[in-house]
Parts: sequence; structure tokens; C-alpha cells
Amino acid sequence: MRFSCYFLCPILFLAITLFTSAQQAEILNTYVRPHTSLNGSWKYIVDPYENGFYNYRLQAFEEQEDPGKNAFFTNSKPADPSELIEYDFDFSDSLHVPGDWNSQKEKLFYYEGSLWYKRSFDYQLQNPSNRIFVHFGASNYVSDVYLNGEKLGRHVGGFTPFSYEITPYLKARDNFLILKVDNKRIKEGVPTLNTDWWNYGGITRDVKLIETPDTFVHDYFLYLNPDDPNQILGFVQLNGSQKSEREIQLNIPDLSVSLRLKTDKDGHAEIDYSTRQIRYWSPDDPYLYEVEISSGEDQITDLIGFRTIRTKGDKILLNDKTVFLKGISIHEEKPLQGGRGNSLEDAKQLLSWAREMGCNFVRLAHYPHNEHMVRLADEMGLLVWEENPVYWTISWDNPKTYANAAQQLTELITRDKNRASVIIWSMANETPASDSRNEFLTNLSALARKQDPSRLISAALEQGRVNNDPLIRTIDDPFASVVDILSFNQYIGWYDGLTDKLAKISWSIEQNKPVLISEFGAGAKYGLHGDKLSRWTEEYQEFLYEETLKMLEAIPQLQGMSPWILVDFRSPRRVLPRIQDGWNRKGLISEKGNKKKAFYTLQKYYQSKD
Ligand code: GCB
Repeated sequence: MRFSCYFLCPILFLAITLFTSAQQAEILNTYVRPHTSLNGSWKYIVDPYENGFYNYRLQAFEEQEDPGKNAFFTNSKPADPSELIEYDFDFSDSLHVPGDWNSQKEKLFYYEGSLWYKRSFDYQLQNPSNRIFVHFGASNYVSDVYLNGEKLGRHVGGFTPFSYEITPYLKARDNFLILKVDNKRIKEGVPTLNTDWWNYGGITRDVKLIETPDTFVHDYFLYLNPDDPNQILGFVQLNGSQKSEREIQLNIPDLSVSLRLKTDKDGHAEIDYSTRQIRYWSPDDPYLYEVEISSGEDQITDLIGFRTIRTKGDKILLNDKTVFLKGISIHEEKPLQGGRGNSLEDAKQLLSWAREMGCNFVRLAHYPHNEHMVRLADEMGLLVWEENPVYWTISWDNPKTYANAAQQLTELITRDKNRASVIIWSMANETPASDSRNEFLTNLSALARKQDPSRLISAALEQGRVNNDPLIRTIDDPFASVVDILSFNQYIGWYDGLTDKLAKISWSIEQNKPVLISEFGAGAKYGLHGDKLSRWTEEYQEFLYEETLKMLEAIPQLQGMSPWILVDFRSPRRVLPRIQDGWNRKGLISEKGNKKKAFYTLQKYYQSKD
């Protein structure tokens, strides 16, 4: 009984639970708040030995009583020509923010380590009693943040937002914001040492300054009760010295909702409102309501769709109607240019390709993508799978690794919980079953369900064999009992035999749950042609898609798929000269935007599902 340890190891469980109290970011919902952008040109210093962080005894400068001028975050200059200071941001080279460093500078293409960023700015508060925050959309992987020489904090995790209040440190002129960003891969990290994607380092998403009144709308969550599509549930949370017993006005003009809420002593107010008027969000009608929330001087307007998503037996029900998920997996790379994607234009290109292929669903692999992706999916009517970067073989027994995974998942849910397009939180990808892994993922799922009762839980699992028969496949992973949607990756015909094997496979899946094939695929170099048994040709990939689709149709619980992958993407594991040259070639579109034959195979299949 693989789950027994879950019950038998109360001490470990307690330790894990203690680490789940994730920290709340200082400012949220920044997408819809007025802001001052700190994007643009930032000075940088490459620091592989972390010379600006540690002294020559490897003691952190910031832990010394006097860090001294050689600590880079002090941004010091020689007071007179005799003084020895061995760095100078202002005479250093620049990088564009947002953006990874690897694709901006040839000399940094393979760089994994510490790099310091510095940007100066002036800022005058609009009202002296206001507060001000600095917000980072994401920065990979560990970020130490300083303003005017003061440490604001450290953030761990490469794909989720973080922020700090800077009110006490702000000056009207010549503020200097400094980050040390370190993308060294570490075993206990999330993800860990080994991935099949490029470890792009740097401040990869927008940097914003956001000014608020002393007391402001910190957070809100509006969702439909999954069991009653007429009931809007949720909360509004205030932050600030006046947050207790305070009035909040919540309006949804197109629904004729005008609610007056009152916060409790913690600044929290619950929403519970019933109406029969709701126009439900769906891929056919991605309708978004304007929701206005105000309290005191603060006002925020967001666009929020209302829909229910649940499963019944082996069906997925969107607004109580069955839906088949015609999907594709996507990595967050800039189409055509390469490097980490981060703009609305990047999102538009990727999601338009998915739409052109006939998708109603995208799997955003293998980590949280930028917010433009889900905002645009909301507008376009694409259903979304979002994923925590728990990939392959994480340090399952390390409580700090768990705490980090829980923190990243919390930050993702916090950011995207109001997006109707997002229907699935995925806990992990291709993780090997063991007691400690099962506990890890079970606890993460419980955390996700607690934070968000309105969505489905899944994970990209692996398949197994029945009685060791290579031709009869099943899902015997114990985590299958926890998920709502039974998803798994399979590469029959690519890593597992040749394409002729596909016709011989049968599936014996016992769980009465919707089945989603989270990955299948084959590598093909765009423009390389040959017979359908020659690896890397478009014909091989096309044939594998044809045969796989036939094979999958025989699974009675099949409710969708997200084949691997929309576009060729960079991976240091893919070194075959002339074919891969550093790219994973399983894309249906090349990195230059050319569609391979299998693109049309999948398009035709999805059209047949309409
Ligand atoms: C997988 C992984 C994905 C890889 C893919 C491949 O199973 O989930 O991250 O990129 O296979 O191409 O091998």
C-alpha cells in the first residue's frame, strides 16, 4: 500500500505542513493597476564568483556590520582617486529588461551563475501619504533585491511574480535598484538540475512601480460555486492601517451587481451572491465582465469571466456541458526571435498558432508562463492548463524543496485565480512514483484545492504495462487517485519502438476519470523529407501523429490531448548536429515559423472533432 506512509509518518507530514504557509506578495493584481515601468536598459555586471556578494572569506557582505564599499549592492564610487573600488555599474554594459541574458549577449549564451542588475530612477509620490511597491513579473532563479543599498528581500523561483514595499526607502531622486540574479541549477531547486529546456537567466518579465493609498485592495477572488452556477463566491482582502471594519463597494455593472461589503478585523470580506443572469464564459463566447472593486480612495477594475468546470465520471463538464480538450503544449519562448517570451505580441503569436490549428485548449508547459498568456486566453476563449515546475526528479524528501514548490504554486494560483480560461492546475511532470513523491504531490494538491476550490487538479504522469506486457498499457501511478483528470505522457513510436508499434498497443485504464494525453510527439526538422520510417523527417512525424491519433481514439475515457509541442524550442540536451543543433525538434512549427506536415494532421483531426 503505497500511501500508507502518508498516514504513518505524522512527523514528516507535520514538517511538510509547516513549510506550506507561503508568503504573500506585497502587491497583487498589478496587471490592472496604473504603474510606472522600470523596463528598459539596465546596467549589469557578470559575477560568476559572487565577488560582489561575499568577501574573500566567503562571508556575505550583507551579514557584516559594515558591508563596505565592495558589496555591489552599495553601488559605491571612489570618494577620491586614491580609493580602491573594483566595480562600476555606470561604466558597465547594459541589458534590456525584461529579457533573458542568454539570448541578448552571445558571451552569455551558456552562462549559468550570478549577474547583477542596476537601474536608477527618480520618483515623486502623488500623495505623501501613499505607499509604493516594486513588482517583478519574474526573474530566474534566485533574486536578491536591494534599493538604495537596503535589502528588500530574496525571491526563489523563476516564473512567478514577487514584490516589495519600498515606501520607507524611496527618495525623490537618484534611487538605485539593484538585483543579484542567480540561475545556477541546484539539486534541491524547483526545477532541479535536469530539464529539457533552456535555463534562461535574468529579469525575464516586467518591472513596475505601483503607488497605492495607505489602505488598498490587496486581493480579490470571484468564482462560481462549481455545484451551483448561479452563485458567485469569493473574497476581497484589504491591506493597510485602515483595513478593519471598512466598507468595500463591488460592482459588476453588466450583471446589475452592486454589493456593499464590510471587512472583518483582518481586512477580509467574503462574497456570496446569487443571480440567474450570468452569461457564462466559454470558448464559443469568451465573455468577460467588468468588475469594479473600490474601498476608500482605492479603485480597481478587472475583466473576469464566470464559468464552472468539473468532472463527472469520465467526462469534463464546462458549464455543465461536455468538452473535449483539443490542445497543444507550449513552451514560453519568443516565436521567431528565440529567447524567453514575455510580451503580449509573443503571446498573440503563440496562441494564434494554437487557434489556427483548431485548439480550444493549451497546456502551458512546464512552469508558469507570463500573465499575457492567460489574459489573452481569457479574451480568445482558450482553455488553459497551468503547471508548477515540479519536473522529473525533484528532492522529494527535502522540506525546503517542498516549501519552495508550495510557494511557487501559491504565487501562480494567487496571480491567475480570476482567469476563467485556466481550468487545470498541474502539480508536476513525469515524476517517478515513490512514497515521498506521493506525499509531496498529495500535499501540493491539497494546498491547491484549499486555495482554489473552483478548478481541476492534474499532473502529467507516466504510463505502465499490464503484467509486463509491452503491448498493453495502463496507468498504475498511485497519484492517479488524487487527480481529477488522469493525464499522462507517452512516446510510443519515438522513444518506445517505431511507429509500427502504435497499431499494436491496447490500453487498459481502469480509473473512471477523464483521460488527457498530456504529451506525445516525434522530432522532425522542417524541410527534411524522406520516407515515413526515416527519423527526423516531416513524414515520420506526420505518420506518428496519424497512428497515435488512431491509437488514442480507442481509449474510452479519452477527453483531450496536448501533443508535444507547438514550436521547436531550445534545449541543451539536444546536440545532434545538422538536425537539432541545440533545439528540441518536436515542434509542429519550426523556430522560424514554418509549419511542418504534422501541423495539418492535427488540424484535420481537431476539425473532425467539431
Ligand atoms: C517529455 C518531457 C518534455 C520533453 C519531451 C521530449 O516527456 O515532459 O519536457 O521535452 O518529453 O521531447 O523528450
